[in-house]
Amino acid sequence: MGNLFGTIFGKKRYRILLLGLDNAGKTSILSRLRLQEFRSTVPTVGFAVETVILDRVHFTVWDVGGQDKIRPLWRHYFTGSQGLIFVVDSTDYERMDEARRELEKILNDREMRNVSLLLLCNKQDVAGSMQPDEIRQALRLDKFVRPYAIIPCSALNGSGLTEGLTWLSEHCK
Ligand SMILES: Nc1nc2c(ncn2[C@@H]2O[C@H](COP(=O)(O)OP(=O)(O)O)[C@@H](O)[C@H]2O)c(=O)[nH]1
Ligand SMILES: [Mg+2]
Repeated sequence: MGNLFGTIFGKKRYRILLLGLDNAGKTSILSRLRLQEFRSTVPTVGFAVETVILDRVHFTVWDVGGQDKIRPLWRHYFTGSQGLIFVVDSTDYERMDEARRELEKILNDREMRNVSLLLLCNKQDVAGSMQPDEIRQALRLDKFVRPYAIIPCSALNGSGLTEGLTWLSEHCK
């Protein structure tokens, strides 16, 4: 996979945030990129920040649900980030509105004003999962003025991930 990152991101260094509600599939996506095989993971608890460096690309990962008390701490990680990947579980209809609220708070932070957004609609391998257009509407993405892409993917079979990262690499500041 080192080759993949070299091909996509070239020789530059990038700092990318990988955020989403717990259980969205963030850790699985990283595992997928690193290992080329799927590993199930235990849910990330609290404000556990994962840092993963793949080639020159530095990913910082945490679960964003219900963390209003410690939200001021996030800015530390926002600062200096060039790209945001927000992962949604496309089968989690019940929490789509919670995902919308969390994403909105992130995008409204002044440190994130100029950051491009890659919205990954994960778990597309599951029958009946929400489609990108439905998710775009549920998250009201169109009201945010910034470059964004919304891409269906699956950490289970790897589909969509290369496409998503390629887009992000072309839109990182
Ligand atoms: N079917 C399916 N399951 C997935 C996919 N990605 C993650 N999962 C499962 O969803 C659960 C949460 O994944 P995890 O990566 O821990 O989510 P995180 O909390 O965002 O880091 C785990 O049981 C994974 O096995 C996917 O693309 N398809
Ligand atoms: Mg996790």
